[in-house]
Parts: sequence; C-alpha cells; structure tokens
Amino acid sequence: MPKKTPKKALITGITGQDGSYLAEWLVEQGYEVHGFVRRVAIEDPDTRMHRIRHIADRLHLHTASLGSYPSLYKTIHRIQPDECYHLAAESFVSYSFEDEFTTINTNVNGVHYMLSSVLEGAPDCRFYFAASSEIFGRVTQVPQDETTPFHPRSAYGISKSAGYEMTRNYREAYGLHASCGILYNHESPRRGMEFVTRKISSHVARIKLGQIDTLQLGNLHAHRDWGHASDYVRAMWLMLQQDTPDDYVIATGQTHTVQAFCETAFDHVGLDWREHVKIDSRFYRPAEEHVLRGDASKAKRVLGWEQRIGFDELVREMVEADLKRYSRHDVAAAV
Ligand code: G4F
Repeated sequence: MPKKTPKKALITGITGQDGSYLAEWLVEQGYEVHGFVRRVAIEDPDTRMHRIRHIADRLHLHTASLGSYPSLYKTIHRIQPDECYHLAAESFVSYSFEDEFTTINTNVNGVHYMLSSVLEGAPDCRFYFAASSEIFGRVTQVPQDETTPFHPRSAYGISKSAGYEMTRNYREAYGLHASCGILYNHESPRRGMEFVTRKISSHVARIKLGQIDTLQLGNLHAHRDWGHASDYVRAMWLMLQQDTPDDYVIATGQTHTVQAFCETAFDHVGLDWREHVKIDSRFYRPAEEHVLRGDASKAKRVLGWEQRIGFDELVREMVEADLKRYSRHDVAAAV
C-alpha cells in the first residue's frame, strides 16, 4: 500500500506556550508541522526557543514577520498547509495599556495579513484564529457564551475583537474554512513570567527555596477562569476537524480569584501566603474586567471537547515545575 502523505500544519507563535503544546499534539497526530518564527528567535534559540527544544528536530521552522505581507504570503504559498493556526500576538493585556499602537498594529494587521495570505496562497487551508475572553470585557451576563455581546476594555481586547470579526468575515464573504476559539485564560509551567499565574508559581518556588521573601501583586480580587493550556490546544485542533467552520468558547466554567491562586500555591509548599504577598499599586490596571467566566457547552456538544486538568492540579504542576527549575538555578529555562 502507498504511504499516506502526512497532513501539513502551520503554526504562528510556535515558540510560545500554546504553540509549543499544539506543535507537540500535532507531531503526535502524525502531522508535518511548520512554524513561523521571528529572526531574533533563530539568533537566540536558547532563550527564545526553549519550549520547542525537545521536538525541534521534528519541526520545519521558517523566518517570517507578521508585519510583512509578502513574507507571509510567499511562505504560505510554498508550504501549502492543510491547517493554519494563527496564535502569534502581542498577548500581555497590561502592555496594551502602555503601548496601544503596537498591540493594535501587530494583532489586527497580523490576522488580516494571515487571512489574506491563506486565501490567496492556499485557499483550501483551514484557518484557526486565537480570539480571547477579553473581547467580552464589561460583561452583561455571567457566564459568557458565543452569543454574549462584546464590550472590550483594553487595546488588546479591541484587537482581538477586530481579529474575530475579520476571521468571521473571511468565512462568510470568501468561504474560507475559518474558525475562532474564544479562549479564557490558560496556563501551564510554560506560561510567560509576566502573567499572574507564572509570576505566583515562580515566586512561591523561590520563596520556598529561600532565594527571595516577597511577592508583589496588584488586584487580588480579580476573578479568572483558568484552565490548562494543553487542554485548550486540543480544542483548537478539534475546531479544524469539523466539516463546518464556527466559533467556540473554551473555558472551565469556574472562576477563582488571584488570591485563591496564591493560597493554593503557597499551601502546596506549606507556607502562609499572607506572610509573603504585598500589594503594589503598579500592578493594578486602569480598567479591570468584570467576572469573566465561560460557558463551553457548545464546544462540549459539537466538538466533544472536555477539560482534563482542574485548577488544583494546574497550580500544583506549575509550582512543582518552578521548584525544580529554581533548585537547579536554571534561570534561562525559566524565562
Ligand atoms: O495573568 P494576567 O496578566 O492575564 P489576563 O490579563 O487575564 O490575560 C490573559 O488571558 C486572556 C484570556 O485568555 C488572554 F487573552 C491574554 O492574552 C492573556 O493570556 O492577569 C490576570 C489577572 C488580572 O485581573 C490582573 O489584574 O491578574 C490580575 N493581577 C493581579 N496582580 C495581575 C497581577 N496580573 C499580572 N500580570 N501581574 C500582577 O502582578
């Protein structure tokens, strides 16, 4: 029997948390996996490509810039992917308050260039866009689902709602198989240090190891619906396996406060969070979201998606991983 040609997948943002889990998943499923990386990542692989180091020999990496339509189009036309996952973005919400322009330019043009390049260069390719719960912003209903109106409250949220509308329009106007995942917060030991969960787990580990004494945080009462990134990338893949493209909320349906995350993390190492956590107004945001809690019933019903890792297990996994990293003083790998 002739050997079956593997399906080709292309991931933007392959060096990030979600990109690395998705690449692993697709390699396991037998895909030929391609990824766009920035030139700086190729020049400094130890720092910027550590999340995909263990599977690097099974990936096809291409330097392409999200800001350059010709570079995206040419590479997509050459690869002819069957599936394209657009994950790359300016993803830190706080940063979007400091520099709205970079966030809007990167995120809005990025998805527009990708959609157009796929439509022109590989029109049969299925397209996934990583939208975000931040598009709901000042919510009028809890939990939110695919019918909840958008009211984004940051340049980041606005950029993601524009990306969502652009993707929907390419689906409706040009017939592209394009889907959006409206993903709530998803974390893991591979999360960047700027996000609150990883900030907490890394500080808890270093406090336990006697390397530092305090953790400075902003709003402890903010609620988030936190899941595990490895569960969420499976949902992305499932969306592109459907005959009909559509949009889906991916969430756990449960919220916890930042304080609860702290308590669970400190408890895990036998410490009292109240003795180490200090409030620092620098980490408050000008506009904080209301309760973001997602209803993933549609994804469960249509895609058969289920969350496998719960909140306590997520927190424990993150703290354990940071304990290992910091006891080896392997700081580069922790960034
Ligand atoms: O961890 P965060 O920075 O994540 P945020 O803003 O919810 O956004 C993340 O999830 C979105 C939904 O999936 C994504 F679209 C987005 O790209 C990103 O992945 O902050 C979580 C909460 C906020 O309410 C923030 O005010 O934690 C609160 N917080 C309190 N102290 C802090 C801190 N956040 C950070 N980063 N640092 C603090 O010291």
